[in-house]
Amino acid sequence: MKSTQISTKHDWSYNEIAALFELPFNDLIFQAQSIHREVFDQNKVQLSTLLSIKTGKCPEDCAYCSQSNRYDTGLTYEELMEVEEVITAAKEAKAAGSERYCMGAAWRSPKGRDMVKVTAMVKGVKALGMETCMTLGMLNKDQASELADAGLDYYNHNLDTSPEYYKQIITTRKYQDRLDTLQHVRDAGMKVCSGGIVGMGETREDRIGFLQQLANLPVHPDSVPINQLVKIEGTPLDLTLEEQIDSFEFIRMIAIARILMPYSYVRLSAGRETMNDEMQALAFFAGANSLFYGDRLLTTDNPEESKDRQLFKRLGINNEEHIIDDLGENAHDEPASAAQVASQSESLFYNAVLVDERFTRPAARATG
Ligand code: SAM
Ligand code: DTB
Ligand code: SF4
Repeated sequence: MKSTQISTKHDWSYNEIAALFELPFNDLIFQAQSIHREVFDQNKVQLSTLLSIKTGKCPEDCAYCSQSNRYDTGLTYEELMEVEEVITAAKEAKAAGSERYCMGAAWRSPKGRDMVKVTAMVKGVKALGMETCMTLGMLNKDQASELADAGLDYYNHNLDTSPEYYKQIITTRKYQDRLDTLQHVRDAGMKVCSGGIVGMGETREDRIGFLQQLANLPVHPDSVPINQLVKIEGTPLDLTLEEQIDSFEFIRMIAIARILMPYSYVRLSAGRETMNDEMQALAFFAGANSLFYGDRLLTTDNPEESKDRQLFKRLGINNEEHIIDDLGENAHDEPASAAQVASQSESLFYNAVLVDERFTRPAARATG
């Protein structure tokens, strides 16, 4: 992040946000990109990899979710993973270039015995030198402190949509419960990751209300995942929704999130499988600077890592940390895994400086 004077505020009115939605598309994107490059390096993305550590049989009724036990989605139940399995999977993600490991569990909230295991996971993954994130459902004050003490960097808990539309999507927990969990996470000193889903049949008014909630939190979330609904067969939303959200409306969401929360990482999250490269490039141009990297989200597919690296290369985008250096160190420290060998054998990320020199400064290079 650059040191800059862009101001932030936490009292965005509905009308101010509605006015942003009404801007001509080019004016909106220009405004978002201008803010984006003031605050961030516009050619860098932050990469997080997801792992579902406990899958399915969730008692909640989120109308979009493959993991709710209320719907027949054909998902195979998997109990909480062993700590060592999680660490092995995190190592592979790191070897492929990921910076943050996000572990998700299909719980309403974690139980006491779960906390012992998940805190051990946090410690194990951190010991690899990765940032850690978890999404385990609602947390009380003590659970948030326990995770913070274990060293958890980020906690993901989404507001999902506007307070008004929320009741159509989830009945088993309240909007206020979500706000309370975010408060506990902040109070415990962890970074907040909170966003939501678009394309669930919500109106423009709901999208405005949703962004207003996020932007008027006491502190803007460090990460704001904007998910496009992944339609899951057997869920209520699969049965009732006919139309996908308009692509430009989705890009507007990204741009407005960038404008409202200039210092937050805006994550282009679920739904990339159905987006072409041009749409993703537009999302980066509108201010998205983070994504889920790895061929699996929680229970659904995500673009393959090699496909993403190709896209980054075509766009001149690099990742935030010194992944290539880290790979070099790992190669000396321990025997390389199959994934490491595969990923080291190709150039992980495009090096814009090298290419610039090759094409623009041949004379200078020749004289050394
Ligand atoms: N069970 C925990 C909870 O809900 O708090 C954590 C996991 S839950 C799967 C995390 C988030 O993933 C949800 O809040 C939702 O925003 C997103 N998500 C889940 N299913 C999705 C889908 N089919 N399409 C898009 N986003 C989805
Ligand atoms: C978030 O906002 N999106 C991620 C993460 N937080 C946990 C989850 C997306 C899930 C997509 C559907 C699935 O794979 O089950
Ligand atoms: Fe359970 Fe989370 Fe899915 Fe809701 S989103 S059903 S809480 S796993």
